[in-house]
Amino acid sequence: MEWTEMEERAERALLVSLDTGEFDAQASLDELYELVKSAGAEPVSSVMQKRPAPDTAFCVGSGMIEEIAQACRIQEIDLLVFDRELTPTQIRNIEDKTEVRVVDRTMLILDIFAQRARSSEGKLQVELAQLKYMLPRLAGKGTQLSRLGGGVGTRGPGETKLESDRRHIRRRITALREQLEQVEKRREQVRRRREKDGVITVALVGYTNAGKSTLMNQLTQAGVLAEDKLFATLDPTARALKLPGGKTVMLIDTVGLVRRLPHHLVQAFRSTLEQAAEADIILNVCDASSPEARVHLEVTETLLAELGCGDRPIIPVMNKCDLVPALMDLPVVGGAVRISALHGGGMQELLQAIEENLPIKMQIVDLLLPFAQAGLAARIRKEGEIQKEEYVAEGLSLTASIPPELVAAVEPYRIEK
Ligand SMILES: Nc1nc2c(ncn2[C@@H]2O[C@H](COP(=O)(O)OP(=O)(O)OP(=O)(O)O)[C@@H](O)[C@H]2O)c(=O)[nH]1
Ligand SMILES: [Mg+2]
Repeated sequence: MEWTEMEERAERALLVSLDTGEFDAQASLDELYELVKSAGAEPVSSVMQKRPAPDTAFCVGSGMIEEIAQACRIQEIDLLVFDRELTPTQIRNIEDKTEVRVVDRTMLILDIFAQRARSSEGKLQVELAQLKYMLPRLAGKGTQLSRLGGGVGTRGPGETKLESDRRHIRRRITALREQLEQVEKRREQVRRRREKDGVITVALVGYTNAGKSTLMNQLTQAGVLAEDKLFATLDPTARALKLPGGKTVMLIDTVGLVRRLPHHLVQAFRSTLEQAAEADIILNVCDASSPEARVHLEVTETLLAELGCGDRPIIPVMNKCDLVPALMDLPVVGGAVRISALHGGGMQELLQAIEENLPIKMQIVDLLLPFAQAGLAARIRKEGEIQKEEYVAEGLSLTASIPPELVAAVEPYRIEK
């Protein structure tokens, strides 16, 4: 007899969806399938039940749960993934009935976030969101905590990561909040400095997997990680981008959106979304090869409007056009730009669209203009805005906000105040 050691196999997952008619259950289940793969597990099969409302004990009906339990044994399932949030009671009941670990949609997304967070801020935010989600779900059952470190996929259980002590968790939550506040303060300082220097920011937003990071790479050779897994980016990454006209803007990559993003997560990632919301120009990137491209563009736009971006230019960017050649023959709608971030198609058009939407960023300067420079003073009056002026022996002393075109001209006359 010969024994061969096998490689660790991925967890086999059974996906469970409940169609109550509140949302497109099939589209959501399709996305759940991608999410499960992203988490490193293997989606083996899925089941959908139509019901007016979730069952309080098992989410699905009691007959259905028996069928699921049986399927788990036959298909050697290690993990049940429900496409909605479950109550602590439901999780316990389902686990007791099926003897298989149960994860809900939010836990799955949090787990992917935890695997992918790179910056210290991202890591802090994910841990905070996980703890906040788990705390009410402990329900006196200390063993449930082991999920936290364990996660989905092939990684081993992480029972040691946390003690099953709620007080400990609460203390940790407080500490995380404080650390995050510090990080946010630093970010705010950077933002203010950029604002003062008149830096123009361009944010890439859109659904996960739309190709934002690939576009960022294509435009800046930034070396931002891009891969065919959902949520490749969890931290906003900023890089300088020089436009053909000579101006330099700050390009910001952001976390991808996901359908029915649980509100705990929107909250957790507020600061990254805020960064996008503050940008001067927003590129709303979508995967044009997806049948849902248009819906994605609209959902993103609505979300941006909710975040108060209504007054900023939002450029719709149809990416992956190499996959849909027919699209190139259609007329463009709503100022959309068609590109292939992967192959570099449409980059000139995109850069041009950015240039056309550049805001006029005023910069505040203190000047001492010699009397001979009366012409320049007149230009400042016309194109900029004078905040304070005073005639002194050497000429005209003034504080003014000026448009970028005037920056070079006034440079010799700048003074420190
Ligand atoms: N065919 C094709 N594939 C592309 C194109 N742009 C991106 N992709 C692929 O799409 C996948 C996702 O790209 P990413 O750039 O990581 O997507 P993202 O929007 O940054 O995703 P998140 O960071 O998860 O929000 C990768 O496999 C890319 O190679 C394109 O123009 N054409
Ligand atoms: Mg990305």
